[in-house]
Amino acid sequence: MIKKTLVAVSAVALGAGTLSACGGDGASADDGTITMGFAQVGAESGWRTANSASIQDSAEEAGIDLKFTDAQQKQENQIKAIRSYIQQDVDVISFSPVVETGWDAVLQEAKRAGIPVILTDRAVDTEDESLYVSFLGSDFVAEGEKAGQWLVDNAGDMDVDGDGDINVVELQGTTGAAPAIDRKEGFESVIASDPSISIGASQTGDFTRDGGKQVMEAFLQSEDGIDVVYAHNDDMGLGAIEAIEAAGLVPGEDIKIITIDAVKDGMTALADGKINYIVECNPLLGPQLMDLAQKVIDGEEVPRRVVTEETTFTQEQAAEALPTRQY
Ligand code: GYE
Repeated sequence: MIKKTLVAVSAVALGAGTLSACGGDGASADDGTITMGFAQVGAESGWRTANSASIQDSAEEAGIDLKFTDAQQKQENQIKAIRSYIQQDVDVISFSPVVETGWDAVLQEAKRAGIPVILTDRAVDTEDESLYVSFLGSDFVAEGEKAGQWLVDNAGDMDVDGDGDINVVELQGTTGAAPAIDRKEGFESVIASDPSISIGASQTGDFTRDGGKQVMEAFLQSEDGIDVVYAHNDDMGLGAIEAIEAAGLVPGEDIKIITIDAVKDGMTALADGKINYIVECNPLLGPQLMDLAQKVIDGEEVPRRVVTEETTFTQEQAAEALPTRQY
């Protein structure tokens, strides 16, 4: 599986102008430099921006020649990028799969070419575990559970309109993406313990601020008595804040807001009282990814699964953490 002999090939155009590329010279060097092809999801959120910067900075620090593409939230673009990395004969491929399913064919091509694949951030749904060597990222089910647990623990303060029921609206991440599926599942499994809590409406906002705003505007029209917004990421929660304020309501008070990520804009809104609780999802995966890549190339054993350590933030904790927050 592990390629040590590197073959120089010419750069392959990514085509169609949909992918932006940066990084190395398009050919594997034979001086021992590791070449990594990384197919990023896109630039949909503050989390993603921090994640891309972490990967690019860490590659540079580790002396790894990084070829980086932004797939603009489209699976076909990621597949195209991975195929181009296979043609360029990179030493290792890493990507954060935009959705869970539909990867077997391209991963088999990488396997046949002898190029190891490391998944970061998001998982793939496959029967064939040999298609990737390791998966580095968060436990999204646990994140959803933490969000749900805070709601259950604070249920006494969450029935804002005082009708005896806690009506939650959910802003889901990208349809079919691991964090959207898992954060929904984790949250639902925990709130099931409290019959006064129910999800009145749930729709995707595609992990973007604009998506969150638009879906929240529609919810405010269609749903009576919204008590709580559960947004699968900060950006959608920030979009929801704009919609709530435009409707003349006070976010964090008239409607409580729980989000996931803990990026700077989210933490600022939390410290300002506009968000009520954030579950952290750490985007700084670069150093661990470069470390894993080096080990895989050196033929060392690597764990199949590396889970990132994460915490949670209340409004007070956000105010304390903000001055030293890196992203
Ligand atoms: O929470 C969201 C981003 O996959 C963990 O993707 C990531 C998610 C993150 O767009 O903000």
